[in-house]
Amino acid sequence: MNFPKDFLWGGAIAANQYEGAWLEDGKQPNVTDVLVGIGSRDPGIKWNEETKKYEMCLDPEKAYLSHEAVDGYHRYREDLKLMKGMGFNAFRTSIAWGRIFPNGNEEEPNEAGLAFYEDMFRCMRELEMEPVITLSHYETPLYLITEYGGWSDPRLIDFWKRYVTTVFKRYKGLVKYWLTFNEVNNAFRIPLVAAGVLTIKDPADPSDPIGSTTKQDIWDAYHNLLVANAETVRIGHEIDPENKVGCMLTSSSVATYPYNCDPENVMGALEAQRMANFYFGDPFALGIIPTYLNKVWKQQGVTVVFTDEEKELIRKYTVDYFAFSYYRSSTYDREVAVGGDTGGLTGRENPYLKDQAPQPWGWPVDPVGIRYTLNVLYDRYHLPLMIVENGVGLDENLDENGEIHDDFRVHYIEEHIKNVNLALEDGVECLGYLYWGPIDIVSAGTGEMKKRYGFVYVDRFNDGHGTLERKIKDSYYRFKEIIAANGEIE
Ligand code: BGP
Repeated sequence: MNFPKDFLWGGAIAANQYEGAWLEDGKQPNVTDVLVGIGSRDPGIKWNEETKKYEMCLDPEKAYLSHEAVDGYHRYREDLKLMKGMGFNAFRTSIAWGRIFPNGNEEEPNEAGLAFYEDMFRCMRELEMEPVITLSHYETPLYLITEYGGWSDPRLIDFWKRYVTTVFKRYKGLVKYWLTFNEVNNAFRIPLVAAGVLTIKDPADPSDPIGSTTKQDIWDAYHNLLVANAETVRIGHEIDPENKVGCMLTSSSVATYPYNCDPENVMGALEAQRMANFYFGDPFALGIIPTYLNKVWKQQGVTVVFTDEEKELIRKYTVDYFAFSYYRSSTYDREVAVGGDTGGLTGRENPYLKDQAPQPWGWPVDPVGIRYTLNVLYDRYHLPLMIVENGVGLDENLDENGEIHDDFRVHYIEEHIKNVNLALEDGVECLGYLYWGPIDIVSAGTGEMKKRYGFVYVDRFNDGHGTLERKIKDSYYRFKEIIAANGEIE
């Protein structure tokens, strides 16, 4: 087996899917708080003709489960102990920006928010789990979006710099692994959440806020996010040379296979990789603005201009490691439209993949894809990699004995970890494997509790009812064995 002795084994969650307490102790809404799921196209905001701004307007008919989620805000000590019970030596979560700067543009931070995360990170340290902290997991303060249009406005760079400076200073010595913007390369699929951008200057159709967000505004957000990412690396290193600042990209899209050896499909698969992943990965990891974007900008009729100073900043402050999510592969055939969801791209069905997760989501299972993704990313960037999301969501319920025999989840993680081992043998440097959703939380894409990823079950349901009681599933013990064996799977 090839796992190094200091390999990080653990799990990953996100503030907006775990904590709840959406308005507690001074927090103001993040953009996720007005969405049932991040894939929703009808955010709970409405256009005010007088102020010419959007404002929050939740739909009383909808269940925004993330507002309470699984009450992690009050239960994290108990939950972190449960995680340690599997032998975790690392744990990923995010800081909800809106707990620290509720509207995002304040001069002073919210002490209650800072104190909450300080206690959480101390708890992780006491349990000997390395915190891996996402600075924004789709959690742009809603006010920055409705007041400024979000990341298309360069003023967000300074608000962001104030936020990251505050948390780097406060958690110095507690946290050293940081991630900037979760799956920011989803910017064109879900611009409101992934890039925190909304067209508010004369939106084409104010009743369709996402549809009327222009490509120019998304590319302007791209421009400002690249600068903000580089600034985060610079500030992080200045405050603590121990800091490792990484990017976090959804990278199932790296495993985009040509459907056949038709050269058009081979070229199409490469372009899919570029426009779904590398267009952020290349600036973050190589410090370059990819020249293949010039054709894209021309085709889209947008203007994107980086100053020489910005280009130098991006060149100089590239990330220390490349973190990513992998759930499944996809297959590119020029005859089939390319779609996407939180698991990655969708295209033509791959006839060679016989393994599939149970319905209703039924994502194809391709463990070789994680080995391929690790190799492609390592060959391209020559940076330490970290898997910070891999897992399977299942519609599962307690059986008559109050147990959950989640054999499919055991199968899924065993096959993927075997392929991570093969990637290490291929020469890839991978720092860790953090399973997505080690405790049941609110699904990102659908906003449901029904889609359960956890090794630990939480008694909460789509209609919002439940005791929030935690219960261990069979997979909890299997993952514990795998960690104890440092990845050895016969
Ligand atoms: C990723 C997100 C996570 C997580 C995961 C699974 O895109 O970074 O937040 O939710 O997808 O997606 P889902 O919860 O929709 O199954």
